[in-house]
Amino acid sequence: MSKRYTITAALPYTNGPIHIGHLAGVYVPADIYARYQRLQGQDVAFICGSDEHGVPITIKAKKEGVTPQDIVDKYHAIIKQSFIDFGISFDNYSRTSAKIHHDTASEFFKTLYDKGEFVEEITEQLYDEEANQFLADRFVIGTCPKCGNEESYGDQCESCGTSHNATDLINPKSAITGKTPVLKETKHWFLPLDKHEAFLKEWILEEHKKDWKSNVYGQCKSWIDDGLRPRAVTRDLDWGIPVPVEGGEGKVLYVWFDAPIGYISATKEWAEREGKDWEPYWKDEDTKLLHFIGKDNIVFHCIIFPSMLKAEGSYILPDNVPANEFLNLEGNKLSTSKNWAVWLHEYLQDFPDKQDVLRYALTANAPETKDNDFTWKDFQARNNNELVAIFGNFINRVVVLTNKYYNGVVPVPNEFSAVDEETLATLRAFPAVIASSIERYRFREASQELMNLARLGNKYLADEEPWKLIKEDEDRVQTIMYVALQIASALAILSEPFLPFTSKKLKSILCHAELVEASTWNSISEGQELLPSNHTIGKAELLFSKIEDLDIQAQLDKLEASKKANEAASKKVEPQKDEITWEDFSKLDIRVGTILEAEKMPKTKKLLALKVDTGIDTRTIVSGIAESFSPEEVIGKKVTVLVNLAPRALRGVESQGMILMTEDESGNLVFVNPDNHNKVNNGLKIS
Ligand code: B3M
Ligand code: ZN
Repeated sequence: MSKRYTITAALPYTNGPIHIGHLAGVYVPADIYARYQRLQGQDVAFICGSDEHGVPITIKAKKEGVTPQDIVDKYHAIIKQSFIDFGISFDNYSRTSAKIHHDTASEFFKTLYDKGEFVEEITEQLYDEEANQFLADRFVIGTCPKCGNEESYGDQCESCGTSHNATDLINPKSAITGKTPVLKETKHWFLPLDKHEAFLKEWILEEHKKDWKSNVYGQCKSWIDDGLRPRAVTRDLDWGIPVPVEGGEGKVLYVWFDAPIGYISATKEWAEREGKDWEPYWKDEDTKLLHFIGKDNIVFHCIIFPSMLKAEGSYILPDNVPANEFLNLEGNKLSTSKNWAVWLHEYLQDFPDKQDVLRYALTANAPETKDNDFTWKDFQARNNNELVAIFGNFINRVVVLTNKYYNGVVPVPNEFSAVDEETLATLRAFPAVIASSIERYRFREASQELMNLARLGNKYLADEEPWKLIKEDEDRVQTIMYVALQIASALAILSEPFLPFTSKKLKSILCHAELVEASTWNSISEGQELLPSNHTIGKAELLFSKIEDLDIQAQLDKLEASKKANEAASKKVEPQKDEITWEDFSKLDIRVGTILEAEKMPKTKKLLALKVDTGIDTRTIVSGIAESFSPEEVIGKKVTVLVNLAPRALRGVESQGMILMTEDESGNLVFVNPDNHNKVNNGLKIS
């Protein structure tokens, strides 16, 4: 009997495209798991969709002068396409602006309301008097009461991960106007988490002590130990799902109330389309419900959403919430606003057809138990040293030799040697090993086991050397190639969850489609013949290709450019000086000149004494540029000179004018416009 799985992946916010951090933390592991369960013949609903409510979306819309709907439409399309491009095999990718979701979330709220599961309270909330609106969540920025981060959001501090109320922030400021908000009374509905504390303690701290990941369990425990308090589930906002009860006018459901219900509405939408019943996927005790998320979503999926489900009463609770830690990029935190990211749509422009390489590199280095770093060098090494040199190389050898020796027909084996028997036995053990890692959510380990299978094949060929034996022992070569072809075939099957594009290509090279029966996970462990003698395979095609240093350098350069742009943006620019009149300006006599001689001034660090041809005369100018330029460097340079500045004695030398300087983006001194000056004669006026 097949088992039912409802597998959800966090709904991405539609206020920007998605990057490698999303893929590594949530979508690739979830996809590996869903594909694996389908291969086991299980009944899987793999569910996701766009999270289209919440304050960041309205802020972005305000900034760009468009409507929130414009923003979510734009990013929903981009994100959905990225998932398709990377082979994330959702059964449904929905969105929370869909009618079915508004209806489902409204109904859910009403049910809890009717059951008296909410506490209604008038509290003081932050209000921006200039913008005339309440400031929920990310509309407020201030100092985190826990860690002191001065840029904490109203709902969550990105520095220490604490989630709090906007009124908890020290020194709060409106993200809309920058003004200090005032407190104003407003009515909201609260989910009394304290009421669910006993149940949460029992369910998480006792029942899931052993099977939940320690990072997840630890976060839950610290939340519960801190004492749970009622959480507001409505907001004074105009973007979201209207509060469907009396007194709810002008208010919407809190985004974290409606978003997880999005999993349910997306399942309903899928079931409707497929002519299925959605309810068993959410209400049958035999269904295994799993939430794949990043660590910042743990409290919502382990404490708040389960409390909502429990309060509603007819739903099952998650069996596991295998949350990942964060992925960093080249030593720094991934950041959308700082453009410190590898965007999926951009990756595909630079590496078309290398979706599996990224999937593999991210899985092999996934942030499963601690934060991890993605580096382009590691990405290159995973490709060149593993996918190309081991996996690809093995397959290529097998396919090329089969075509060369047997015209592509799988040979009939002769008697198996001890090595053959041992190799086939090792092969038969792989499905269980990989399965066990996947079922324990250890995807890194699983991906390495898959690579070990390719290693097994590679070593077998290297040890048996069919290319040497072909002249003296044709019978033996038949057996060797037969065994190698079985390994190649197993790789085609077992790689599917990890490398779906490669698996498909490999199956087509091996003409697997004709062998449906044998193409299952379990057929390998059962020792079935995967590629029978006399089956004809296709021609060799490269599965992977080498990634050159130049390609990697281009990516590093891109990041370097982001870093520079950030530094430039964060640099303080001096405010404009007081306005001057045209007459004021015309008093300045600025001309083009050439430095004829230069000499370091004795006993000073900064000063150079220059002889400058100003076109009118040759004069001495003392300039404070010695720390940036050597005398030799500046001789012959065209410069811009203020010639009518009152002379001034500097260390006993009279300076008769000033050379105009500025700074480049790295803060180095540079001459004003020196390049253009080379085309101009000395003495020409600058006006
Ligand atoms: N939209 C948060 C995030 O992307 C969020 C997840 C919702 S899952 C119900 O971090
Ligand atoms: Zn903090």
